[in-house]
Amino acid sequence: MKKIAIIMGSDSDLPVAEKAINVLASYEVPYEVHVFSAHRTPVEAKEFTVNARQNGFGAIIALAGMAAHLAGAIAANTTLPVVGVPVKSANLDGLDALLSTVQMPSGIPVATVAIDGAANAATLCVEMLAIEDEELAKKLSAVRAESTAKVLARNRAIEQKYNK
Ligand code: RP5
Repeated sequence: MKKIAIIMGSDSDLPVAEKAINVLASYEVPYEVHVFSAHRTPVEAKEFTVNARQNGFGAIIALAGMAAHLAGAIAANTTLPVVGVPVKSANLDGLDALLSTVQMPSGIPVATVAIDGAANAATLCVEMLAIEDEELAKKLSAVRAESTAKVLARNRAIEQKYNK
């Protein structure tokens, strides 16, 4: 199975990155985690990215906050799918990172998820791998069915309480 790379711009992004790590681990999808910054370690970020396909990666999750150029800089150097996670920071609540990550020029896509939406970034990567992997597709369906059952149970509890 292809690996997923989780790249964060700073180790201060780790609490958000852990949401992606947990999802990938729950599907037993292989992954690597790295800290590479578009601004502070651009050479290392590029080096990792240009070799990612030949090193067995199928997609890259890039998390960064503030002037979040990491996902875009990674996308510039690979044709692997790049999923961008804008990370919330103190001053602008993540809107800065969201706009920096999502507004990519035509031809260099970054599939941007919600602010701090690392769990969805990982789920999206699992869905990409599941295009060619029946077992993974079955696991995704099972998790989706579990989530549906939970919400329906909560609905039943609310309906019983309020609808006499
Ligand atoms: C971004 O700046 C990082 O992705 C992080 O979200 C933010 C702050 O980084 P630190 O100053 O905590 O290293 O590049």
